[in-house]
Amino acid sequence: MLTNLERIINDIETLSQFNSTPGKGLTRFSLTKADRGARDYLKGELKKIGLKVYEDPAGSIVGRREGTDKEAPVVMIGSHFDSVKNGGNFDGPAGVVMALEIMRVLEENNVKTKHPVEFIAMIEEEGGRFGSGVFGSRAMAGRVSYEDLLNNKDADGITMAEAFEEFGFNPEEIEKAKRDPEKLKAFIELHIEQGPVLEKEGKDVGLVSFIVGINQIRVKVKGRPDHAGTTPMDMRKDALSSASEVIAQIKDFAVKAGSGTVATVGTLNIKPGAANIVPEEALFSVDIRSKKLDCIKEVRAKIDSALSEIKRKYGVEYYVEDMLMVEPVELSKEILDIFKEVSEDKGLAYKEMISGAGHDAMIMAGLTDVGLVFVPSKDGRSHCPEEWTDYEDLQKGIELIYHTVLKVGDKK
Ligand code: HGY
Ligand code: MN
Ligand code: MN
Repeated sequence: MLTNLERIINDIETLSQFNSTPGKGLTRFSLTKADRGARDYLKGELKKIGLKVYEDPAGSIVGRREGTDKEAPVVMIGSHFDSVKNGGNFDGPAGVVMALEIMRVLEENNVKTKHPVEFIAMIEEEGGRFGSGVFGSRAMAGRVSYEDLLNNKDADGITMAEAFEEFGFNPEEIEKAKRDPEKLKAFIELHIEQGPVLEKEGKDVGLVSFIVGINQIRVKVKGRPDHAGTTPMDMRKDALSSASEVIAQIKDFAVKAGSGTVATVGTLNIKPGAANIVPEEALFSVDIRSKKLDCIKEVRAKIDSALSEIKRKYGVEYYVEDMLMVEPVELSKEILDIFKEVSEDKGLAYKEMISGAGHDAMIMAGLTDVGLVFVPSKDGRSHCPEEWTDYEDLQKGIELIYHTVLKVGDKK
C-alpha cells in the first residue's frame, strides 16, 4: 500500500476532536467553533504538503496541486466535513481524509499528472445547522443565491449570511463559488456506506452507479391556541392533532409508491408547547427519497392533498417550504469501469450499488463525471455515535481512489 495507515487514523481521530457534543457522538455544524478547529487542522495539513490552499466563496476548503498542463480541467477529490447532530466520526471525514492522504502520497512519490488535482472539504452537506443540505456542492453548481443565505436560519434564528460574516466570509460573494464545468474533469468521493450490505456480503468496497433523488420539505400547520380545558373538541383548530392525521399517512404513501421509495418525518416542533394549551403551530420535516422521480412526486402530491383535507375539515392553515430537491442521478460509467479495473487489479472484492443516502456527488454529477466509492459501515450504523469503519477498510477505499486518480488524471 502506498498510503499510510497511521496518518489516516491520526487524521480521523484528530478531526473527531473538533466537536460540540463530546461524549455524545460528533456534532460539527458549519461555521461554528468546531468547524473552525477542523478547518484549521485541514488547512495546516494541506500547507505542509505544499498545496495552494484557499477557501472558496461558499466556505469550502480547497487544496490545489498543479498538473503538467496548467490549463487542463481539474480532478477534484473529497467530501464534506460537517456532521449531523450527535453523529459519527466517519460520515464526511472518511472522504476528506481520503483526499488529504492522496495529496500526501502524490507529493511523496513526486507523481506528475497531466490534470491538476484538487482536494475539497465542503460545508453544510448535512444541512444540520441551516437546513440547506449539499450546500458546498450546490454552491459550486451555481444553485445557491445570496437570498438563500438571507433566508436559511439556524435554530437560534441566525441567518447563514450572518454566520458567514461572523466567520469571515462575505455572503454577497456566494455566487462566485460557481465552477465552470469546462474546468472540471471529474469529482471523486469516498463515503461510508451507512448501511449493512458491504459488511454482510464481505465486500471491501461499494462502487456506486446511482444515487436516489431527494425532496426535503418543511411543513407548518397553523391552528389557534386555546385553553385545553374549556374549548370543546368541535371548536378547536388544533395544529398538532390535524398535522398528526397527515403524518400518520406518510408511511403508507411511501410504501404505495413502490420502487423502494422511503419517506421520513425526522423533526416535529410544537408551539407554544404547553400541556394545557391547544397547539397553535406544528412544524415538521419530510424527507422523501426514491430512485424514481415520479415516486417522489407521487408522495409529495399525496402529502399536499392530505394537508388541504385537514384545512377543509378543521380550518387550519398550512405552508410547505421546499428545502431540497435533487433528482435521481446516474454516475459516470467510465469512472465506474476504472474502479472495477483497479479493484480487480488490487484484489479488492467490490459490489456495484445504488446509494439511498444523498451525497455531494449527486450535485457534482450535474457538473462533471462523478465516481463514488463506499467503504463498509460496522453493523450498517451511521448518523449516530456508534458509526464506525475499520481503518484497514478505509485504507483500501483510499488506495482504490488513489490508483483511479492516476488513471483519470492521466499520470505522465
Ligand atoms: O441525508 C443524507 O442522506 C446524507 O447523510 N446527507
Ligand atoms: Mn450524513
Ligand atoms: Mn455524508
